[in-house]
Amino acid sequence: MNKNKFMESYIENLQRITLKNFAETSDKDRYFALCDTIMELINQEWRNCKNRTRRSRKAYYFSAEFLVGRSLGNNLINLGIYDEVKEILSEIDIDFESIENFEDDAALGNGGLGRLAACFMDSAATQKLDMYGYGVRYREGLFKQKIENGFQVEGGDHWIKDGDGWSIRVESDSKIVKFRDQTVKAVPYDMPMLGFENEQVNTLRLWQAEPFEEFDFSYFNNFQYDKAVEEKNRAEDITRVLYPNDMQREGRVLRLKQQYFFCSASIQDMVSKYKRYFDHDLQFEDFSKYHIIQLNDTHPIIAIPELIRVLVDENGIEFERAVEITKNTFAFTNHTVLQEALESWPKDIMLEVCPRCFDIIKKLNENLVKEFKEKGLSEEAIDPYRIIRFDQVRMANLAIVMSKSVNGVAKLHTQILKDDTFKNWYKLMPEKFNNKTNGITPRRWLVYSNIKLSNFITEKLGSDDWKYDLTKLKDLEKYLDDEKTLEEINQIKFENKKELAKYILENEGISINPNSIFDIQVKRIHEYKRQHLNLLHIINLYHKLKKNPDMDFYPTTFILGGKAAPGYFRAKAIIKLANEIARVINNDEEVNDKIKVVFVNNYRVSYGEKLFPAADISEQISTAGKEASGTGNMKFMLNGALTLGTYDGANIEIFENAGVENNYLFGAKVEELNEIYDSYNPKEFYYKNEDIKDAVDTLLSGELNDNDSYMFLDIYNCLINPQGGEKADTYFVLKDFEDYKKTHEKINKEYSDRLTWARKSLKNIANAGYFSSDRTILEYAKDIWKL
Ligand code: DL6
Repeated sequence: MNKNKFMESYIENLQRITLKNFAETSDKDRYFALCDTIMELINQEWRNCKNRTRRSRKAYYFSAEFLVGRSLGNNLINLGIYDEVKEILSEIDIDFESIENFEDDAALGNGGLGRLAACFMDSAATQKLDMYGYGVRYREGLFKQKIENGFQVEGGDHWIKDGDGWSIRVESDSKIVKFRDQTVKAVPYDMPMLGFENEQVNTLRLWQAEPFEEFDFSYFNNFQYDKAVEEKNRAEDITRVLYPNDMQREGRVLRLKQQYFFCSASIQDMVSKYKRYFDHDLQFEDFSKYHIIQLNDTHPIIAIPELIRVLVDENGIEFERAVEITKNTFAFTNHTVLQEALESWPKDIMLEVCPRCFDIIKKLNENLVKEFKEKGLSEEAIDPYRIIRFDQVRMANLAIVMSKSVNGVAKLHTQILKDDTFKNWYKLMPEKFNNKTNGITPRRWLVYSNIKLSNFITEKLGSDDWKYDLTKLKDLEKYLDDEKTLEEINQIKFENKKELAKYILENEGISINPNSIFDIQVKRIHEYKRQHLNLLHIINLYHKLKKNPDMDFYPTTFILGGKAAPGYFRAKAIIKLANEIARVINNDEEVNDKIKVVFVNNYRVSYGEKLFPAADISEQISTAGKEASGTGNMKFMLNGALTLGTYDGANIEIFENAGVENNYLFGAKVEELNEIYDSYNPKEFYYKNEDIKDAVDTLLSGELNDNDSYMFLDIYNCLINPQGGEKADTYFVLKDFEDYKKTHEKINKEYSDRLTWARKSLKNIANAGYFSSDRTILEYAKDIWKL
């Protein structure tokens, strides 16, 4: 990059877009001018990539969520000009950090599933894989969380209200999407997805719903102003807001409309480009030679009948041929075994939204049933496979029949899919099933967010090759017995903890001690993730410290964060509990130099970038068998935290790679839980174990105040009182409590041996290479996409 030229065009852009003198420009002006300058810089390469890949085989990642976060810093890192741009700006007295902080997170996703999609975009470009992302441009991203009096309060997230520096509206590629009762325009906004220092720029195309006519003048002229804008609003409603429900099925018309909207626009886009660029030798049989669509969970599965519809209705292809083409085009990833997250759609909703797709699904179902009957299966034996049953369309079944590959996202998860969730399908078509353990991009989650550790690694390894191939971190193991290196590791962690402490003081108003253990659990709030296990343990620990102030105890700061789905009462109760515990403990002068509790407000990607580098302990404490993979666990590991975790999801592979002795494994395994499932009685644990009783009773003792919301009673009941036919403690919190507590005691003792701790930390960093999303995406490309 030519520095002078960059500076010149930056200032030119700044003045052009603001018409102000330099000194009068705001952070906002400076931020958008910087976006423009960077977009100009990559324009040529982006166009080159688009042109080069017109006629090549590509993978298309269909996802209702892309949790991108901020783009400025990450784009500068991937362009390899982060330091230079910072320098240029400081030469003209611009503080880079305040510009960076101006950017709102693009929170177009709920959690792990959406963030995974964003990591994959980064890795695909870095590995020079031609992968195209298709999704929805929600006007309102995931709600902003405020904590008021300890309760979660949701606020809007109009992330593009000031503009969008990273998208290009491609009006000419707009598509028409027809619903039964409405026809709208789908307008694509393209975001560049930059590879790391390699000139590859892939595209993330997000669709926005708009009306055909902005305004109906006939109504307006008749003074019916409301009616005049009605159609416009009805169209815009489709992409107005991201559904904030993580892991909960949302059987609403608007939700299916969103799914059909972006899938239909994307399929039309692919087919029309195919016709445009391959016209002279057009054979639809070849469609799957050039396109492979990866379905990110059940949300985009409606793309399957939509492709058949477009082939049959709009291109005159025979139904059976269209089915064959489709079967070779799709691959499906499952991200959860929780039944409540596996989508199914009632027939009437489908008929209301996309009746033709329902017809097609019905026909696919009839064909399937016929095929099974011919094979001699009874009606009953066919039941688990039916795509439509009791007037419900079971989306996962549709995806499995119609895809060439079905994968889970960690070894244990894939095994559970085979043994349990999809066992009938696995028996029938074992060759389709495969595992692709998740990963994270090391550019955002280390190079950008933990500059100190990143520079240190480069210095120790003598090159920065590890940024391209994360398995090179393994070479750090040669320093495992080098005291100086271990001390440096501790020092870097300490610096990061100081920075986080400063940020937490500024943002949460709580002062924390960087010399204490930073024990962090950040993720969506859900019973299966068991934040309440963490909280019950903190309550009990607090009581012990009160009773015995001279107890041998290494000061600890417990940090929690995450959003609860707005309609998920119990998850919101857990948030209230965390805040109430924090209030009581942090105000208790007898203990607050030993233990502090922080619930960080509005946990999001950009907050994570500050938390992961500063963690000593990564809490990954889901009930065994429930967390499909987890990816936060990998971010912590890469940044040198030790995992306190159950034998679940990708934790297992973390233990395998870094050594279980360098982490803290606790809790029952899946097999044990399956065995005791029917006989489990949490009350036995409650009565037998004093600490459990102490913690659980505190929920109702009056020591903690839930402001008459009955939230703590709800948590109490869910733990020990079976309700409405549901068992108590379905997530085995009380069963795992004792082991969890003992493991914490072990951590607390071992932390004071600072060198041994640093050695374990280094062992984790050195073995995090496997968890790069570069590895994951290359596995998809090789095994499934054949790119
Ligand atoms: O695969 C990404 C991510 C996993 O790491 C988490 O373990 C899993 O819970 C999450 N799954 C979902 C499923 N969604 N819905 N709705 O978010 O996927």
